[in-house]
Amino acid sequence: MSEILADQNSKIRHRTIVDAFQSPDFYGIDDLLTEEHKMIRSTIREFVGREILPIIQDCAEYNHFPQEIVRKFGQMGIFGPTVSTEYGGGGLDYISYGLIMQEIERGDSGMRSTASVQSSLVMFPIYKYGSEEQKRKFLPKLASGEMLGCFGLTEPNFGSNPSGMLSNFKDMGDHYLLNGSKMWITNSPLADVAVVWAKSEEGRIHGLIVERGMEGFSAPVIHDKWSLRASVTGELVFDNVKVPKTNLLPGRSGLGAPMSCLDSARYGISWGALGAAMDCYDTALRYSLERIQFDKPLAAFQLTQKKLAEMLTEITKAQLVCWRLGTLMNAGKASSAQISLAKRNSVEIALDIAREARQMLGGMGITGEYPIMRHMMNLESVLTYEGTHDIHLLILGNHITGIAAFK
Ligand code: TGC
Ligand code: FAD
Repeated sequence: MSEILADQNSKIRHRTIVDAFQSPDFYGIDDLLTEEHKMIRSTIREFVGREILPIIQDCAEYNHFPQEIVRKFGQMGIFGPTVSTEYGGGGLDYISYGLIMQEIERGDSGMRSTASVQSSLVMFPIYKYGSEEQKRKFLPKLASGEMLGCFGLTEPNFGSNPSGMLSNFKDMGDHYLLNGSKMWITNSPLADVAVVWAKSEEGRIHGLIVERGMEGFSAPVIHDKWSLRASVTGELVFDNVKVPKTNLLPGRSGLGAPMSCLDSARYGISWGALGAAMDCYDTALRYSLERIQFDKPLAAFQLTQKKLAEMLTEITKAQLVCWRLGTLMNAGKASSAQISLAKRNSVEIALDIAREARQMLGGMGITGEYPIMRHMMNLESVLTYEGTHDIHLLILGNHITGIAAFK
């Protein structure tokens, strides 16, 4: 893996970018934000313009994860923003977390994936369900980017239905013996630690912290992705891995434990996808004001204005949903169904806006000179991971009717 990374690294150019991005704020959502929120947003926006935009096109083209971004995220306080400062986290609220995700995904969904997984799927379970010893050992290093983590729930034969998982561990007296495999795991080939969900001999789901270098543990790369190409995805394979008993998360068991982590990550995605949507809208708006056809800017034609007006309408509605959901998260009152609605809506509108924006740029829309095609391809993964678009619809259906239609 390190040889492949070195080879790809040599191809990545640092382009000069003029970052003229302006986020739409048609309903004055800024009035609902604190000065601290706005400061966090502008700091991360500037960081994305400086550290992500100049390299992201080449990273996507060469299917390269810029591993150095992990330390940079750590230095910027991007990992574990809602985790207490006592363990190296940011001690911030959920609106701050959402704004951070929005700004990073404005740059690239794959970069936001790394931030989401580390914060919501690795640090969150250790923070919420870990022992004091686990928190002190792992959280500060994960927060600083000294360690990279991944989250193993999905299996080759159990994606939407994780409760059927086959990964299992046996109590061997002084340690656990872990067997099984996980599929589609963001960052797994490079991760130092994996939060892995597996069944005990009683069939109860528990979280285990598996560390790089444990005998029998490997994490092969999944190749040939046409989406999230700047993010690395792999498997997790456990062949009689001896896991110390101190690495079991003691605080919670059952499917509800990983699902509560997903609630936090799905919330972040609802803001993140908005960032991608805003970037597509902003790019299409600029292009249509500059590009002349039939002696007029494209923006002068009614059909272009209809597209832009509809994009702004959907972005504004989604911003209000995300902001309100953030206040519910802060109050500890957000339900899983409310989070599903926001994740599903934001990703759907982002993908629709990306497709429409791509058309508005004509032939230029398919090139890497503009970010739209990359966002569009990335969003196909975002539509599928953290619960597919249809699973979120069924979660809402279950909430509305009381009848679970996914079984
Ligand atoms: P069901 O019978 O409904 O529930 C079983 C237990 O789980 C609890 N639960 C939740 N708890 C907290 N938050 C949630 N969102 C929860 N959803 C369910 C539930 O209360 C119950 O608890 P208990 O104590 O009564 O046992 O479960 P089910 O087996 O019928 O499945 C329900 C379903 C389909 C909604 C769920 O399994 C699901 O959401 N499936 C989608 C799977 C998924 O989202 N996988 C994501 C993998 S991680 C990932 O994609 C990371 S990508 C990261 C990146 O790169 O950004
Ligand atoms: P399936 O569950 O096989 O679904 C296939 C299709 O069938 C979907 O359209 C689905 O909506 C539909 N379907 C399934 N069940 C029903 C039903 N009951 N009714 C109607 N339709 C249904 N997982 C992790 O654990 N950790 C990670 O870090 C992670 N990162 C990922 C990164 C990427 C790039 C991708 C693509 C995936 C990642 N995943 C990760 C896995 C992701 O969560 C799963 O892909 C997702 O949950 C869907 O599972 P599946 O791919 O097995 O599809």
